[in-house]
Amino acid sequence: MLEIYGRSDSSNVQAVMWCVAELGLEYVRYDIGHRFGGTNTKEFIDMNPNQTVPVLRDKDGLTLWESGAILRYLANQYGDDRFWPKSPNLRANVDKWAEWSKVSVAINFTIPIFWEVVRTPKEQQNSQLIDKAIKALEVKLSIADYQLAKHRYLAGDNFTLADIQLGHMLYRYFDIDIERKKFHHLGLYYKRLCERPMYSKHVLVSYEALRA
Ligand SMILES: N[C@@H](CCC(=O)N[C@@H](CS)C(=O)NCC(=O)O)C(=O)O
Repeated sequence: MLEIYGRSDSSNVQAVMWCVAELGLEYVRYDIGHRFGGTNTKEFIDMNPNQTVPVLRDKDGLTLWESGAILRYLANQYGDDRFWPKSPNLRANVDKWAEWSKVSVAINFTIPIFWEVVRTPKEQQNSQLIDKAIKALEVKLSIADYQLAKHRYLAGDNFTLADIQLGHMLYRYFDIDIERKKFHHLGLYYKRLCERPMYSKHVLVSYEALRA
């Protein structure tokens, strides 16, 4: 059985849990990180010197950190050809969108927007910086919106690993108290994700315990 170390309200843990659940795998998840602690013990540091979650353990002694690597491992080991195609060209297309979601969308959202709006006390928030960050994120989201006008999912017409990497951030993007530009196709896509039971279970999770 898969073992996942990480609290359910960590966005990177949510990506992994949503993937595990979409693939229908059995798992046990341990609440580690933030208010639960547990990332600075010798046992945990031996698994992940970064002292961050998620960490995955699987058969044959595999211990893995870095959510993007974990998702690819799960897809490779347990996914089918639609979720992460075997053909190098098709796989590269999925990887392109997955990587882009991590380095262009997550980086422009999590620290400069989510942390500022939710995890920073109101009196310390810098609204000008937040507005600037929202504009920078919108440039990236407009690329997703354009792609989703042509395709049902991010990398094409199948639900793939790339949807996990983009989709798991969208709940927080659409839920937090900010002004949002209207992205018609991205909005419809988010609604479709919300209809997926495993998205609802692992991603539509309260982040109130993280609020400053
Ligand atoms: N690049 C890493 C980032 C891991 C990371 O920063 N995890 C956060 C939670 S999303 C963390 O461990 N925070 C400290 C904590 O929860 O105690 C990944 O994608 O796995």
